[in-house]
Amino acid sequence: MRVLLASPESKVWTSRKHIPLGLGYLAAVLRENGHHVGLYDAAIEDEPLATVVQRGGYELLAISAVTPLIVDAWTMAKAGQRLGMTTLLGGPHLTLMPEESIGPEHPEVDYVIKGEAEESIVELVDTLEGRGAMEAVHGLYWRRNGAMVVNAPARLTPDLDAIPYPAHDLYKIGRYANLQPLTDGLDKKARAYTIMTSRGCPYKCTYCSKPITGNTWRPRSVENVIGEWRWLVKDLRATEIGLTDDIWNLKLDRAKALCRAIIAEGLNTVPWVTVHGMKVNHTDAELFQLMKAAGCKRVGFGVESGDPHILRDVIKKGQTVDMARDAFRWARDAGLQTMGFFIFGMPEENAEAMEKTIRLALELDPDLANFMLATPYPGTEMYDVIKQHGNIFANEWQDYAIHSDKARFSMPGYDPDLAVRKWKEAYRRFYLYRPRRVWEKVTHKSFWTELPSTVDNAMRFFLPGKAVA
Ligand code: B12
Ligand code: SF4
Repeated sequence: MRVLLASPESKVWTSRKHIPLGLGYLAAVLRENGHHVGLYDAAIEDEPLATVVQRGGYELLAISAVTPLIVDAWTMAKAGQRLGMTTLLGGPHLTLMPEESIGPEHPEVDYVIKGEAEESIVELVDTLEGRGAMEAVHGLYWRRNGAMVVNAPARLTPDLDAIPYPAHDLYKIGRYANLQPLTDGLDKKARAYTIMTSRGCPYKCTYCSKPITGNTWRPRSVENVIGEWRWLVKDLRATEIGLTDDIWNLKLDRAKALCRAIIAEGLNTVPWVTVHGMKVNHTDAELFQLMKAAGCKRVGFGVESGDPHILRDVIKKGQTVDMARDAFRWARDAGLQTMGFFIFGMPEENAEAMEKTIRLALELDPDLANFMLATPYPGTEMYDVIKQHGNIFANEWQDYAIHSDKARFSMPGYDPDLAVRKWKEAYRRFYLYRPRRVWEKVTHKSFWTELPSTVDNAMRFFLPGKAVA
């Protein structure tokens, strides 16, 4: 079958330019099973969907969506159906809320697959070609005579080494941005790939969409990861690699073994970064030294809060402020750049707790500080608690975008406006009120090359009264 795997273009943010890794995995298994696949990432394409579909003769449109993109995914499915295609939706939002998209309001969606889909998508495509019964496709939500049918769930793939590498060769890699342009400036010639060395995470942070990968942690073997890394460096000429694991350093010995293997194989010539934050409490000084020797350039850490009560009892992060201090010190001593991720406005947070977070950010002083407003995504413990005791302001799924203040909430004893004020104050105190930071910024080439977006961000964060769009 001719399958077009697609990601919709976001109308709610402009900065995302990473390869859609999940679609690369699905492309690889479909290709391995003899199907013809194309990739259409609307964020980087210069041709309309219809042109690509007609030229490629695609029959199935398989669309991926995170929560803020689901409305764009429905729009894309409508376009696919108008072109006579069968439509399938999957990805994080569909894993959390599969019924919504197969309900009567969405006739443009023919099928939904919940969960990791390497096995299910092949089962579905084979069935659409007349081999197999629809009832036997794992994780499938579909309609029979207008009524929803829910099949037996798909399993979380236990042996990740058995899955082929993502079809990295299909990405139009020259069109994606480097991984964190905020610290490097936008590199138009970047060939930035991402790689996932493990899936899942055993922690239970209350703001994290846990049902997507469950509480399991499934590592790939070091040899398997190195094979993909070699492909990226030697054959695909990557200029940058980003680790996207939820928690690649859960097992310290494995993380160190991976670094040693990168060094031994001579693959440390291409810089790499941890896109998703590392967990501070599974680190030591030696890990960072090995990472540096293995070519790592920058590490990100989910610090989240400077308040011990919020960390321990509200977001259940399983780490302390002192652990964050240690990790930053070790990383910096090893010569790595650092990024810190901080969240404002979790339930129970008051001015004092948020002030502690701002002070911790100033103390840790990462090269890049990313302050986020707590967002109650469906499938999180936070969402359930707020639904039970409070009220979420968001009207539509697009409101759940990063740096939007639309997905705020109210709860007894909680002030949503205070959270927004402290969040913006954090940006001002970190980036604007310290002469060294301002000097660093204006002397960096990207400040001038990206002046329009810099001005836009300044309007959003540095003018106290300005609404954040
Ligand atoms: C790295 C990462 C990022 C990076 C890079 C994203 C990228 N596009 O590469 C950055 C920092 C930019 C980022 C941004 C955001 N992220 Co993010 N991110 C991740 C992370 C840690 C890994 C993503 C990844 O590489 N997955 C690897 C592949 C193999 O998994 P996958 O994409 O889910 O694909 C599998 C299945 O979902 C399914 N599938 C996927 N697509 C399709 C399509 C079809 C048709 C079918 C049948 C199946 C299917 O099959 C795939 C193979 O098994 C995940 C957590 C996680 N464990 O997945 C969070 C995660 C996806 N992110 C999340 C969020 C909220 C966001 C943001 C919306 C944040 C924001 N507020 O703006 C943005 C959205 C950006 C975007 N358009 O994707 C949430 C999504 C929750 C939700 N309700 O949708 C997650 C799950 C984190 C969490 N645990 O809460 N993210
Ligand atoms: S450590 Fe990260 S991936 Fe794991 S539960 Fe917490 S936020 Fe989610």
